[in-house]
Amino acid sequence: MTDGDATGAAIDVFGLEDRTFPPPALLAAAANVRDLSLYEEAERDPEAFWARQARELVTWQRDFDTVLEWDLPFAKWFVGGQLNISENCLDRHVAAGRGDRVAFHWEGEPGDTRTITYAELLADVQRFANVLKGLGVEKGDRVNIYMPMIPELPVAMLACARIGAPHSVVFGGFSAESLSDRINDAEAKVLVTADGGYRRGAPANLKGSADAACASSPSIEHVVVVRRTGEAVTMLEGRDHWWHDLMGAAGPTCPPEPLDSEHLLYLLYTSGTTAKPKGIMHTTGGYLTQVAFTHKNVFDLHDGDVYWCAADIGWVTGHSYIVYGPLANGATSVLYEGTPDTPGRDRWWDIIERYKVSILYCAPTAIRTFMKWGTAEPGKHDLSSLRVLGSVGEPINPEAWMWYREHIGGDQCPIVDTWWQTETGGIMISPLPGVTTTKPGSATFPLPGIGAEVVDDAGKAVDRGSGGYLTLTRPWPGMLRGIYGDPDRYRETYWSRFPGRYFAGDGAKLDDDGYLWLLGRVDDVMNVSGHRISTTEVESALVDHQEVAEAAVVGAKDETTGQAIVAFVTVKGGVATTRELGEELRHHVAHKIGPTARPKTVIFTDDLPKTRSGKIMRRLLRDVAEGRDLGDTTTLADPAVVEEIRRRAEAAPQDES
Ligand code: 7RM
Repeated sequence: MTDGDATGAAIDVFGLEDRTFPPPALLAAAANVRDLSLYEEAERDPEAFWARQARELVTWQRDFDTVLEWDLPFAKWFVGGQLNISENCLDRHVAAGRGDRVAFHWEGEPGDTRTITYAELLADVQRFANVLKGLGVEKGDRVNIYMPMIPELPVAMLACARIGAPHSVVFGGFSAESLSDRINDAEAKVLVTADGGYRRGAPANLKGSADAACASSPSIEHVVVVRRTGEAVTMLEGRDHWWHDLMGAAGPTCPPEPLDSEHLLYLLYTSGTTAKPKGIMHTTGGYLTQVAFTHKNVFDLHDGDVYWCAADIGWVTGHSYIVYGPLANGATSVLYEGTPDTPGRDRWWDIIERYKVSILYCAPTAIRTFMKWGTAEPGKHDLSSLRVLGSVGEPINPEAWMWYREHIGGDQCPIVDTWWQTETGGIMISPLPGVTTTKPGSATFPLPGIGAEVVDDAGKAVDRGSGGYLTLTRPWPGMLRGIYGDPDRYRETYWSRFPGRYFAGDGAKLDDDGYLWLLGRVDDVMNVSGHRISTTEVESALVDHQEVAEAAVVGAKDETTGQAIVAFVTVKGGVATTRELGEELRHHVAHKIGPTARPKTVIFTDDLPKTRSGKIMRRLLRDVAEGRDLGDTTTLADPAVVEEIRRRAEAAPQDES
């Protein structure tokens, strides 16, 4: 710890990690970014840097006149420019003779597969664009999409982009009520859905939820339904239409609509801390520039790569790094419908072996799950095609980082730990695999063109070796343009805490070498006897223990210390969860990072409450730890988990030492 007593530092920090990994020589020699000149160019003149990227990576129907109009907190990028994103993702690749290149190797959970080339994707997108037009969708009209991970999902998104109809994709796992709230906020005219999708070996119904949502969403005039599972569904005469019927009758060509750079591309809702979800707005030219730039350089994309982002398209990671970034760059991707343990716990490794995946992008929660399942599963497959590994969604603990590197990357692949948010649109802080020496658990540095700084409570940049709040110091092309229908909430949420800066809501520390370490949401920071301790560092110390697979810690009210640390711990397969192990873990944390960070209670659980994108919901764990009724659980992936944890918590021993 940097200071021995409660000094009022924004966040106290510990230094746990000193291993470093330089880029592999072979990869570095051929990498898209091989030296630091890109950082220097961007630092000299960020706007000129982004303008160059915009002109090199994006095809404009009309060139832009002004790079940036910045009226804090409202940004306009590439003003005067016109473009169409679906043309950038499809037509230009086909026109360049790459129509036969595979856009998606799609694999359904039951094992059915489809190979979709760029030419085929373009044909489907044009037809579906005509379908939407036929249903009365005009430029500017919102379209809701509620689908499983099937090829028709990117087709629907790109068709919307083609005609300038902003889409709002809602996770297939969300309830009818969540869907209805989002439809109503966007006042969408059309809903695109499916009868269902496959999860854990069985068809999961979607149309039933879509029907329930529509019952309280009067703006919906038409519902288009993809037949995926073949389960019986009710089709409402006049409102509901089968995808295949409409596609069969639709015209084959639909020219891409020229759209202003600032035309609304999509809304994506984040739940945040309050109940009413925020419709995050992303527009066209700046967003595409940033996702294309980051996808190409962070993953070091080359011809011949097979790229797999294992996120769901319903999450921003899927929007930016399954659909728009990879397609803009003409990449070949894997798209997988289902869960990682169906039919076996080696499903991902089987997919990587069969498609010779060279770039894998996934979440720490997945990696920790695989750690729990053991090394034998990846060991059954040839993973030697992999060359770059990515992580996103949460801080990745050094232990999980090392496991990913050794057991998935065969000690050969650089890991890019990418920090960003729905609001940022694209990756902001990340290594570049050909130039950055990485440290396990650090997202390293802001990318070229991005300004990030850790500040204290007063908004002053912290010194190396200290912790505080992560802020962004200048506008960036993919930034959110606001919260749909609520400019005041936009200003208040992101731009009021530190004047002139974007407040990300995350804690971070700057180490002695200037590396950034993300420490989790500041709402989750614990206060133990005046020490402000991040959840991430205590969790990393727990996961550092041999027998631990995953851990979540929260601060629960405590009469003596203000808050006491309660640890929820999942052990690796086959480990016995004894009282002695609990004791040992408490000592392990105290030994690794100091006695103030020692958990008061250790509760063993088989699982942790997570969102559908895999983020641990510490708010619910705090409710459990403080014996409260559960708050809003609508975004929870598996509601049964908290009840189980509650039972365990009631039985757990309390330690006073
Ligand atoms: C892409 C995404 C955003 C929040 C963000 C952080 C956390 C994401 C990392 C991370 C540490 C990372 N969008 N987060 N990536 N924390 N290291 N590499 O996740 O809007 O769903 O979430 O996720 O707290 O603020 S998101």
